[in-house]
Amino acid sequence: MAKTVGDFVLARLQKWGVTRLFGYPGDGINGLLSALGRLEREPALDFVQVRHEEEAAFMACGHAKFTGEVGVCLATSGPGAIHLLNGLYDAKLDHQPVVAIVGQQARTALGGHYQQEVDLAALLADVAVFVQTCTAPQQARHLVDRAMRLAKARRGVAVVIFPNDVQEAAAAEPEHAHGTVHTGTGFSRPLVVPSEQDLERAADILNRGERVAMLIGAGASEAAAEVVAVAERLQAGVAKALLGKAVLPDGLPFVTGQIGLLGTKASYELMQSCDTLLMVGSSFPYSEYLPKEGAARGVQIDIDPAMLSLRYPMEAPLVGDAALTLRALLPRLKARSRDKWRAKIQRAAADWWSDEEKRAHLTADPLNPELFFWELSDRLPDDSLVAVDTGMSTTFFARAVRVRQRLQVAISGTLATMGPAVSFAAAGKLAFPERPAFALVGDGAMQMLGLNALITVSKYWRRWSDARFVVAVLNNRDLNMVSWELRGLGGSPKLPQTQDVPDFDYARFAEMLGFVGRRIEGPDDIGPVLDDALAADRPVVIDVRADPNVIALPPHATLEQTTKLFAALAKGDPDRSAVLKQLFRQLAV
Ligand SMILES: Cc1ncc(C[n+]2csc(CCOP(=O)(O)OP(=O)(O)O)c2C)c(N)n1
Ligand SMILES: [Mg+2]
Repeated sequence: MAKTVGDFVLARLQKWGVTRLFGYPGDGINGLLSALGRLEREPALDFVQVRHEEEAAFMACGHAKFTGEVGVCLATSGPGAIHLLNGLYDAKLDHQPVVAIVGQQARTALGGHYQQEVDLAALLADVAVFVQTCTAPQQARHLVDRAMRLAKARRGVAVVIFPNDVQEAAAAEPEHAHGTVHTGTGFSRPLVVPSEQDLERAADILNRGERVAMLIGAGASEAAAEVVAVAERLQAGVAKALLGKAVLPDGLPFVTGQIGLLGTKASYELMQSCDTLLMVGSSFPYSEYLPKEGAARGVQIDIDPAMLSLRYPMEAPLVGDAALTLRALLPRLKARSRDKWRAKIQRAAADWWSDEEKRAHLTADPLNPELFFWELSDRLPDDSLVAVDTGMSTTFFARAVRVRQRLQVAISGTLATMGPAVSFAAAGKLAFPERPAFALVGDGAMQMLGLNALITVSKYWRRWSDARFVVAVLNNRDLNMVSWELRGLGGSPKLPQTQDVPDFDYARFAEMLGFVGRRIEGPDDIGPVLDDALAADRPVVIDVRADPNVIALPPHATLEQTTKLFAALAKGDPDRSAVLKQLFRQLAV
């Protein structure tokens, strides 16, 4: 029997299979930290100490994104819990199972405007599928059990708040009496398949379609073979949402690559010319990139009923596991022979890649960032873990990196927050120390949180059996994605006082931490620096000196966007002439 509630909570988490906690100390969780010190050596419960609680939440979320298991983070009351919030929202919005254990002031002080007293249940109510405060030792068991089970079952964030006096109180089992709760551990995911009737209805729509477009997202991750089989049977083209990028290799001729603002022209054309849309495990938000309402009949498969018929009115919205549902659909689908439309889609996809290669090789000053991503693509080992931050790295990754099978990617897809990439990559590496990990990060995001997360890496990297951990900083001295949004969407010139990012010596900072620091200052440096980074015996930070004036045009730039861009430049944009030079180079491709 555990001695204190703190001892009990840790043992219960272990019973659920938790092996790692990402966290930061504070007296609000002293009772849990002292319990950590009393734990038996085996089975191990590893405490990963971060520099900022936001990192802990990102690491818990990154752990979930890379492993599919619950990520657990631990923070103190008040400020610690507040710092967790952004990382927890990333988990919520991308449907990842994360449990947060947070401290609170003693029960005797609550409601007394006490130091560090924050109404944590109210603070965390919107982010969490479950949030409860443990006010008596007998609650600890069911609160931990429910948090773990609901995080898994509802694929979201669950929070348990422990006042510090409760953590140190003697552990107690609930009595066999009225008013007590008696829970157990364990959860297995059910296999969900739609009814026969729904499958028939969906198959009928798909069989009647003459030009079927598929859109796949993160929900199709375990269904690559089934997506390919259905696409072949229906002679469909397949576009990928950002979170579905790693689901299918870009080498397949009928895969049109990314969809959306960051996407390819081939995906745009696929969606605009189809007569039937089959969406699998995606909540891709931008409806202007989907078929116009009424232009296509819709079938959707999603494990979460709340995500059905949300972006496009679907005639057959099916609740189901992607792989099982596609497998159940397959025998109902009629095989077709190759047709002209599919050939056109394949040609558009091939043209996209050949144009992309040309765009990546356009001259820029000192380096076209797209070339870095293009060349990285050839060098990424097959089993890499790749974390991408929010900024132009996301755009260039989405467009220029051709994924192969087995690569795993973690991105803040729906929240699109800056800051998580180094933490995601580090969490991936802690879970899979034998696999190479990459973080692709803007200079703004690196300065926001990435530099701190590198210090965290410096504390742990020596444990990794394979040292390959490569952080590439897209150093354009600009909050570039927003500078383009200001110009293209707002018609405003780039404002140096809001957009310029101070220069910083990322390579020297890496060396201070005992890592390798390298710089890419022109196209010829890319290959040798990446080869060295992959052969290094320690983490490597690469400062990629990128031209901020390389524009990434949306797959179909509207007249309104183009007009706004020119208006912004005409209003005295400081980089006007360099932007125009790059724009004309791009238009010539
Ligand atoms: C936490 C947060 N703050 C602000 C934004 C808005 N935002 C999106 S991209 C971006 C620019 C990122 O700059 P940087 O990391 O340097 O990448 P770049 O676009 O320059 O490659 C900003 C400010 C955001 N998404 N998240
Ligand atoms: Mg930048």
